[in-house]
Amino acid sequence: MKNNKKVALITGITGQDGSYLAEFLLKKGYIVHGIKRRTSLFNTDRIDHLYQDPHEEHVNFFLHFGDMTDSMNLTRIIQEIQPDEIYNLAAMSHVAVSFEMPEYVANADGTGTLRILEAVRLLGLTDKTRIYQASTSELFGKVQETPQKETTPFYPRSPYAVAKMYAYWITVNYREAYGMFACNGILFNHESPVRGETFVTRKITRAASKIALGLQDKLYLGNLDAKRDWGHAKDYVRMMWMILQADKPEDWVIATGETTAVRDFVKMAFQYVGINLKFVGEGVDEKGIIESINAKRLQELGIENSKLKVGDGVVAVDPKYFRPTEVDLLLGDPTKAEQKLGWKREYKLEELVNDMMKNDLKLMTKEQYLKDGGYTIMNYFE
Ligand code: NDP
Ligand code: GDR
Repeated sequence: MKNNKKVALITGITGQDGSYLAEFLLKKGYIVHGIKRRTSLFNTDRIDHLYQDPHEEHVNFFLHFGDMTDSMNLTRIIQEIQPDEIYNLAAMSHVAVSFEMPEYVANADGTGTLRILEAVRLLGLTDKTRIYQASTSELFGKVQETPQKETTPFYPRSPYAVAKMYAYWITVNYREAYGMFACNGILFNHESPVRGETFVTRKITRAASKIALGLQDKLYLGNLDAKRDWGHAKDYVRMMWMILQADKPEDWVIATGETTAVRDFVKMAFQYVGINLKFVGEGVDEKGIIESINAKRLQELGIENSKLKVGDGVVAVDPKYFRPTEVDLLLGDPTKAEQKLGWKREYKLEELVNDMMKNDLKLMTKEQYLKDGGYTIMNYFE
């Protein structure tokens, strides 16, 4: 009997978006293939709950070793799978780190996208395979206009954004040159409880949880003035799928239409654990100080004997987190996606913060048990 299930290939399946998208597509009845890198330790934490024993019958989730820098590997996988849809999410996605390894980022994030498009073309899958390219609001970079929409000019401000700019245009070019169904989703920042630990939101929610539990004294951050349009990853992966179901291939901005400073995100995270912060000082001397503590809230969360006091400084600035060139303000206009595709976000910022805080508090409580049991807990601040 012919299997009519749609087949999707996700690059970057072990990442934040890849894991949510895989879960979403499996629920929709897709057969999902993912590319993961070979690593010396397992890196599949985010997708372990989706794993299916390949020895069983009716398996619809498969992983393949691969890398965006290896064309032959990518071409072979696409040839074997013959996917209906490819979601190209793999990338070295950390803006600050891209200044440290610009050539690699150009290769993986920029040329990597070309490798996928070219494999589809060479394999004669141009009419069959639809391609989603994970483009980014970082393309807008230095502010030209706000809110930023599909027609706003790009001005990338990091090696990451420049590589993504190549990926954006090569996707448009293959669409126009070869009639491919290839689309860019220009996604603004989106976060979740499984966001990488070194992105600012997750760094903050982890630290606020640890500080409340007495596992960390201080949170060091860079630019507190930066403003971002933060949404929930769950809302955004749904839109990736919608983009590939549209009547024709186009490029789309996905955003919430609201922007918040890093400093205010910090306040919201600490508020969750009953700690009110006020910020004093300026520039590198700015500090986040405890203004009041809601003891009842701490108790509600099961945090007893907290040693925190009013007046304690728990947030400070470390210039090492400043970037050589910064993106000061991101604020997106998702009108096109809302009107033409009927997309609507479900999560507000406060719900996102609560979701992340709830998860991190649970994780850090486990860490506390381990620490009390004498285990060494590594604390990476990058
Ligand atoms: P993550 O950093 O969480 O995940 C990136 C994924 O790419 C991981 O699976 C990673 O593998 C994989 N990867 C990295 N380099 C390679 C490589 N050379 N070959 C194969 N796989 C590789 O990112 P997100 O899930 O947050 O983002 C998904 C995509 O969307 C990225 O392209 C990102 O640039 C883009 N984007 C993200 C936004 C956001 O706010 N989250 C906003 C706009 C765009 P491993 O697990 O082994 O590291
Ligand atoms: P961003 O996300 O660069 O927008 O890229 P990140 O969370 O790293 O930074 C957001 C803003 O916060 C400021 N900031 C800090 N950032 C980090 N990481 N650590 C700090 O200590 C810190 N202090 C202040 C940053 O300077 C910045 O202004 C994310 C990634 O997911 C990209 O892949 C994606 O393309 C864009 O979002 C849209």
